[in-house]
Amino acid sequence: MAMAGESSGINYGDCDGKVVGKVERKVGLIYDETMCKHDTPDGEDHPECPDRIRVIWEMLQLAGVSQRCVVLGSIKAEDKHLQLVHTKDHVNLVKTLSTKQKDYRRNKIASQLNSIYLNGSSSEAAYLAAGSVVKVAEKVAEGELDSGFAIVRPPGHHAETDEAMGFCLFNNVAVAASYLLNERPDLGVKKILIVDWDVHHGNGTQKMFWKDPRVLFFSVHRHEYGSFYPAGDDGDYDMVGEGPGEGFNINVPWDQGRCGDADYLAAWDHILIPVAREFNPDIILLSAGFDAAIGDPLGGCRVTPYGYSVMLKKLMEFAHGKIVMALEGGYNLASIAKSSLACVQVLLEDKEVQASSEVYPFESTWRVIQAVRKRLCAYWPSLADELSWNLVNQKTPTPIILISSSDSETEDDAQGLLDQMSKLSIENHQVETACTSWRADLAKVDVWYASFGSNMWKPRFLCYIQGGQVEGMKKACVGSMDKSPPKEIVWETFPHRLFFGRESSPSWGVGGVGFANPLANHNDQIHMCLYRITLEQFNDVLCQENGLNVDTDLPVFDLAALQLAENKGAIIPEAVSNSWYGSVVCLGKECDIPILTMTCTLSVFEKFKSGEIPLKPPAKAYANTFIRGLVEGGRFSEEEAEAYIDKAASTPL
Ligand code: Q9C
Ligand code: ZN
Repeated sequence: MAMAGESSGINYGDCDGKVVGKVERKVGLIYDETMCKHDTPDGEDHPECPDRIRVIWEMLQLAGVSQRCVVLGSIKAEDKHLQLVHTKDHVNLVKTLSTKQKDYRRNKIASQLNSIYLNGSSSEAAYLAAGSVVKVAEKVAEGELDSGFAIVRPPGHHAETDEAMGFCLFNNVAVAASYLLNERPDLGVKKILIVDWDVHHGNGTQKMFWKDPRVLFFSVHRHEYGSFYPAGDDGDYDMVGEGPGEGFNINVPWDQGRCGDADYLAAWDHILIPVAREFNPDIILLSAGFDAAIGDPLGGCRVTPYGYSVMLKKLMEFAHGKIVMALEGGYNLASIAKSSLACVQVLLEDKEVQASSEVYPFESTWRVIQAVRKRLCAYWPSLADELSWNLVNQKTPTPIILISSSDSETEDDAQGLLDQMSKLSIENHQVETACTSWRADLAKVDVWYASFGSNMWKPRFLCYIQGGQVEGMKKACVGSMDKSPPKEIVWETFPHRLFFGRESSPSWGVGGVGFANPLANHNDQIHMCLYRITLEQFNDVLCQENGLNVDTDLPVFDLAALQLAENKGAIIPEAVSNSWYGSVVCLGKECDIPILTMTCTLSVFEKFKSGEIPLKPPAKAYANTFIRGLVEGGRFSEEEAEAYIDKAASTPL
């Protein structure tokens, strides 16, 4: 590749008001228009588009920042360096993509891969992206540059040893890390910290250094119990590495999609920074995707340019500030341009990072951080201390837990969520007001809550009353306001159909959970465990089952609703009308006390029936709990319980 005129970055104070005479840090940049030629084969729109790197470059120029950096020419990666982390076959595949014989085969090849498009320029772009990251890394390691930013595409962190995926062809950052460690012992780089703040898990990078203690891989990403791209368990926090690499792989898996500066900085302060201090890297490679940025159409998170600048600033205290940033994802052009600018300004030590805004992490963020610390403290003693109660109580209340479908990667979904939230009209700031008056009234009325799924296991049901988290559950319950145990428990069967649906749930992870057909049918039989609780407690169970805060001003299901449910057989309380368990069904009476269950609404049932919402066999943890309930309740033997569930899971509606 032609050199884009390597300019010197010796800068003394200039008219921007910096101190005259202060030597600026040497920050390298690589950008090459050639990487814009990788595009969709027939011009369809795609989020990973050529303009991504153009807008970043333009922003750095407009802001007068690139002029103060050392601009390097791009260069193609060498095959032998690519083969440090990729197979010969994979390198060969990408190498030959632009040949004439492949002209007709590229679309076919791409279609067999996961989230990949290819055109005649993809090969060259991939070689330039990887080569450019290697080049910046080499110059930073040599000390010729203090730090650098390779503004490259296609991105790299999803690319596996033998496979392109997730818009990535070569794993640019992994190639650079492996090059420094294995090809350049002369540079003295013995320990590399790779930080991956792209909103997606860096699955490729994780695998490439899985057993390698020279590379500490840290990835923070949306995970949502394995339902977020690149779905599965790889990004979970118990993936800590293996053999000599055990403890050198750290995942911070968000379980909801709205994390912002406060959440990321909490992960920095309470996981990454203390571990980095212990690990003491010689250089830091940053898989700098900007798709956790506010406004990103795929990410859904809310990190601001300020947030990115603080995260980066905190990393600069290590490895003498030797940081190599490589662009990964990031699909909102304005967001990625602004975030990139903020980062380069930090690399230039341009300005003091301004004060923080007054926001706190989510409650779920603290839960994830505590789980990660617990899992990794054997390897990193600085993680061993319990976080202080004061700290973890600084949190933003979650008004409603996202009822996650398998893939919330579209703006439509985000809009749908907003609609859903406004319909539910959850008031977030009224918890202190008189929310207790209705409770006393409803505490005087008893109902049978008829459970038919995991709640049939008493310890699981008690989580909804007393709070807590039993085996198999992914998150804790707050419990009911009134924590008294059920007064009585009985088992009965009813003429309703049990079935399993949904892609995943916050409590159990990937896989379906149980529903009952809201309509009775005498050919069906469902086994239910009835708990006698108060109507007040029933409200709190209904809220928790639907991911709502129990701390509501008004009851979701009051005496009038109970009357209606008894008369009509079922009602849909407004506050849960859009949630999975939106229908309260009255199954009759027992000892003159109404029997209530909760299941999906009829309209959702119709969607399950038509296939619009898929039926799904139960999640493993869910099925185990379900079986335990039936067995420990004395209803069934283990074999019978399994057969009951299998039948419900395999019979069409
Ligand atoms: N349901 C990077 O950010 N999404 N890659 C596919 C299929 C792929 C993102 C959604 C997202 C890949 C580098
Ligand atoms: Zn990404």
